[in-house]
Amino acid sequence: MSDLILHHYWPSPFAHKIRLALALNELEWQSVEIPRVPPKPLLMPLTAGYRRTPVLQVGADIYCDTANIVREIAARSDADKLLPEAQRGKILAFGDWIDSSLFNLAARIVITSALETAPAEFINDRGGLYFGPNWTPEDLKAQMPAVILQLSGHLESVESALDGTQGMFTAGLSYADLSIAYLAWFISGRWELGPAFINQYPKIKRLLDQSNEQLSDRYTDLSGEQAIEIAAAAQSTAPDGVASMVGVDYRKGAQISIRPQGETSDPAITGRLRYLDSERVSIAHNDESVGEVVVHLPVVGYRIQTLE
Ligand SMILES: N[C@@H](CCC(=O)N[C@@H](CS)C(=O)NCC(=O)O)C(=O)O
Repeated sequence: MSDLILHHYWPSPFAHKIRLALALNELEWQSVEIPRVPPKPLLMPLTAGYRRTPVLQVGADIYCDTANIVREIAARSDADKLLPEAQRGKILAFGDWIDSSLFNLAARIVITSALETAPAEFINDRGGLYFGPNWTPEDLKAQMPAVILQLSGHLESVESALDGTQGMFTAGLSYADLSIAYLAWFISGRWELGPAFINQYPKIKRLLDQSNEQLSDRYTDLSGEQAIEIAAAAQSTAPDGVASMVGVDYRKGAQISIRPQGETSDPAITGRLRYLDSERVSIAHNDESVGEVVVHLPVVGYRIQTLE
């Protein structure tokens, strides 16, 4: 049985990116379905309060954020496919650009188009998460054409950089292509004009179709309770230590807080610093139902502060 446990829900676009990455590397995994909005009582003991989707669990190691998860998947399997060494920096920077700039525009479009149909609880939750505390439905509606124009401009650049036969930076699909594919999947699946919008970009559409063809059902279902039992019985196998970095004097064991950068309603994650380098921050977190787990986040995109 695979020790990769993905906590996710099926409509989540970021989770879709990771499901594509698992499929590309032909990995088996276990699937724990989590709620789309808080409370998430079987996830919080594992994540120290990180509430976003997806989360990858390997025993007592908990990997949050898709940039971090994909690096872990690559490290545990075939890095040549997802993050080939020669293109690694380029691919990660490209993925970061899609997640930050393009996803936010796509989320604005999808949420604006769902204002009247989706449950109010969902809209209010995602509004605070993606647009900060001062967002209003009226603003979203008024900005819709401007947002569509911006996203079109970005997708035009992506389309013109693709050659129509290969991936963005590699002969086969890499993490960069899965980043394009999950975004296109989200837009075409969740906005009534999405399929027509994506059809304007045939090379992007091709990547979407090609990545979906690789999806497989190499997973088995697992309950949230079973995932907690697995964490409780395991110990972290991840490294510890704090790399020395110019201008940063955080010490191992210090109490720290981590929050996504920007205006968002995400709660802070707190714990003792266990590992830090320029890519990853890891904290030790204790909870009575799981004992000690280690929660890993990326450095880029997060505000990491000491509380002492
Ligand atoms: N930077 C994060 C973003 C993840 C994210 O925003 N995921 C959405 C779902 S696609 C989310 O967490 N929504 C709120 C929730 O699931 O509670 C990542 O790359 O994993």
